[in-house]
Amino acid sequence: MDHRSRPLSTMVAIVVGVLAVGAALAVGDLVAAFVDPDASPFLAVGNSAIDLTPLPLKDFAVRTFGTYDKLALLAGMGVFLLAVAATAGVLSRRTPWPGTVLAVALGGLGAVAVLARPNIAAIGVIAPLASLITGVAVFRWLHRLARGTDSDVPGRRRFLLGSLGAVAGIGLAGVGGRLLVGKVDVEGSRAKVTQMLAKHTLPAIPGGADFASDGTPTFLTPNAQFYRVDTALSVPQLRAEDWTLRVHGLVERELNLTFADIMAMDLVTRTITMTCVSNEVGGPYVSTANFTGVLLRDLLAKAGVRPEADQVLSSSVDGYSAGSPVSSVLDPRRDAMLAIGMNGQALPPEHGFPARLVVPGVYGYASATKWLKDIELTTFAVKKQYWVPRGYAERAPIKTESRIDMPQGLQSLPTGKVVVAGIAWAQTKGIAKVELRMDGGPWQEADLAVSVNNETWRMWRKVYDLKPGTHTVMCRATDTTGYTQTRDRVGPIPDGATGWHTIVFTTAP
Ligand SMILES: Nc1nc2c(c(=O)[nH]1)N[C@H]1C(S)=C(S)[C@@H](COP(=O)(O)O)O[C@H]1N2
Ligand SMILES: [Mo]
Repeated sequence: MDHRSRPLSTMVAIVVGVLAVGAALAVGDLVAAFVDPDASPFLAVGNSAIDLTPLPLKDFAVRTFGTYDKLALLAGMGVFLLAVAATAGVLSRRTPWPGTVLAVALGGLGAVAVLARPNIAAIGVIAPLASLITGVAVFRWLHRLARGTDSDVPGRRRFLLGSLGAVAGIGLAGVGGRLLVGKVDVEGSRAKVTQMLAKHTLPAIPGGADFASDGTPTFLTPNAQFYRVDTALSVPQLRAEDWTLRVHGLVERELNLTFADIMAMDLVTRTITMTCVSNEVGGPYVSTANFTGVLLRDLLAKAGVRPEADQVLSSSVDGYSAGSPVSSVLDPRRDAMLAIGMNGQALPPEHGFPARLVVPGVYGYASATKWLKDIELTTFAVKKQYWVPRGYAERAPIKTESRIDMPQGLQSLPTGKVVVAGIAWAQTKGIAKVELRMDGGPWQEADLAVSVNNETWRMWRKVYDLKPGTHTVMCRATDTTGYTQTRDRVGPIPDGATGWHTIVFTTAP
């Protein structure tokens, strides 16, 4: 009997499939490192998956995995690829053709994803093509070696050596790709910007602006704790030295600015609370920082905004875009900014280094573009920002909301004195009053912390004397226009959640 007709063992078949896919991914990343790191077929497929994810699923991912939503996606893709690779191997126990077809299909998917990414030049397609060729070649080569394994010891040794060679190749290509991508000296560039910002003094936050010792957040959120929400699978690696900003569209004069041009303008610092529309009632995506940069109205005055424009559409290097009303951006009472500093430091890479926008009173998705590269003056009728075709509202003023931070849900506390504490926000309007209702009793006013400005959150607390048992407390805020937040429960889509945050906790003797 011809030994060549005997099928591969399942184990060997799986090894062949997995090594071929591993080699394809590693070479794809390596080649991408030379042309454009985002042309990595794995990342491009992941980024396309993010862009194509239906809104409810994306919301579920943000809620369930929080900042780790991307890690969860990458891990899921990894498991899926492993399964496909193993299946390709097993289907190819007799002939290499099923695996070859699957390898071509996977490579093709990578190529389509790279070509479809808005921010990758067409040349980027050589990364998935190299990946495809590697996948097919390694698969067929290992398959051929594997066919010899059941015949004799030298055959088995050849397969073993071939597999080890593939593992070594994957390791080298993988590490090489990482090293090349890491070559952009983002930290060096940030250090220089931080140094330039050092002579700029930050506004002092008055004492008594938070109730942190009672369980609220600190008034300013340290950069490392600032919430993060974006669609970027890999944080764009940019240097301030290479950064440029184009301002165009419905303007009198198009501008092309460098980072030095921004530094030469009047730098200001504003204390601003940012809020994400994805928050459920009581959600975590709200933080406050001292942002340093230039006022957008100063910047746009240089370009001259034409009266027909009603939307400031900003886009980032990774293809994201956000659109805010011109009226909010130019509003002299709210200081919309192009920010380059955050709490006295250059922006952290994950918060948009070298430059981002911050528009007080507008949810982040519709205003706060990170890794900014382009500002276009246009109209809402003509251009749609990233999240609009995906189901979010075109205009997104932040809603008046409040959150209980202490006690935490289902916490059990000693009976007696209980402090209920939390935050409220109504950016650009400011908080006038926060009320609490304990165990269905009357609404009672909480003590407000010292106000910093109307662009930031306001902390509150109230002390209760409680008997042992189960308690339910809810809160509602009233802003300075006299509006009290509605009890109607709606979710984040399309323009922000509403409802009264309610906590159940127990006090024990
Ligand atoms: N480039 C880019 N900018 C972006 C986003 C994004 O996905 N990509 N997300 C926006 C959203 S939804 C919010 S809430 C804020 C969050 O900013 P932060 O991560 O610095 O808190 O950034 C905005 N800017
Ligand atoms: Mo957001």
